[in-house]
Amino acid sequence: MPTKTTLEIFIRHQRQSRPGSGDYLQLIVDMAEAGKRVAAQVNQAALTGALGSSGQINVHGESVQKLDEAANETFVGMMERGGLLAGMASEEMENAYSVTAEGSGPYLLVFDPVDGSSNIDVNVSIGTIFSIYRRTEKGGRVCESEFMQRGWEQLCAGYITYGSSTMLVYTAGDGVHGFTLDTYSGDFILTHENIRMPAAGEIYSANEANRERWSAPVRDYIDHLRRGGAGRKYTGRYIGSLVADFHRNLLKGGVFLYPADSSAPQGKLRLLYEAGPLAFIAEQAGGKASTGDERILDLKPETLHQRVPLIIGSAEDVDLAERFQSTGGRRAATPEAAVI
Ligand code: P6P
Repeated sequence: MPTKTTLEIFIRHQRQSRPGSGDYLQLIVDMAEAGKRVAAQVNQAALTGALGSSGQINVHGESVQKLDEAANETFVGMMERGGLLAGMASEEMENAYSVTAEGSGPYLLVFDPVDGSSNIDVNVSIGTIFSIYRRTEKGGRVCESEFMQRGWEQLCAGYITYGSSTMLVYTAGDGVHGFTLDTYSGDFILTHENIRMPAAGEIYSANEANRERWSAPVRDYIDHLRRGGAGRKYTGRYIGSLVADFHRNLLKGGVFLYPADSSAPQGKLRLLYEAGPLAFIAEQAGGKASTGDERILDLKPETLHQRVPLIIGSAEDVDLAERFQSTGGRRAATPEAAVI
């Protein structure tokens, strides 16, 4: 039986093989430790009365689940003590949080503590999404403008999925690597080294109840996939948890769409702590992430909680979606029509 590689050992090797790589990789290990605690909170939620709504409404007007709050407190409390972070931004916090405990460091953490929280009560996979940036100021309290960085400025990004197993997947710009939590040893064990997303998928993932509110190019694109126009038979899969839908497509290939629609002109998902980190991971695995018009990683946020339309997954599927967007729909069905 080969010796199992833990996340700590893998990260240590990564740091040794990449002289000069910052100590920000330690933040992946720290997020994993906090993620173990959140995994326990998720798994025990029904037993500890942590299911359901907290009765609070967040800055986005959404009902806050008890687990959203608990997980946010866990990540903030555990991450601020490491001495590497100057500040944090979270879906659950209206404003940027300046780290004061234990002194602050040169990095910024952005995260969604529990994405997919509407699925918590029905035992469907949910996840944490996170990303690390270098702060732009030399010291002092963190200000919100320091978080307004483009996705390609991320130092590392990852997610933790709380599903049939608890997995941590991350990239630091040197490939995408997945680790599975061994609940007996408490270690995250390397199980998916250098994940590559298939260039073309056979799965599309979108909430088709929104179809009538989509633009014509989006409707035409989905119809094209359904009719086999891409040369492959597609099936629909939609879990309603971004991390779970993304993770499946990362491993099997496919495309996830949460486009703009007539009731949500900027889409639903957040640029800074949802689309951006997953876009970094997708591109590092050979996939793509787009608004339909622009590369997600090129976008500069203007506010912490800015929403963005998202089409993310296998490169050929995203490319085709962009062709439909740029040619206004049907005319993109045949490749020659899309040659611009
Ligand atoms: P809808 C969960 O609430 C979430 O933020 C993502 O995890 C998920 O992809 C999306 O919203 C689902 O939204 O409108 O289809 O329920």
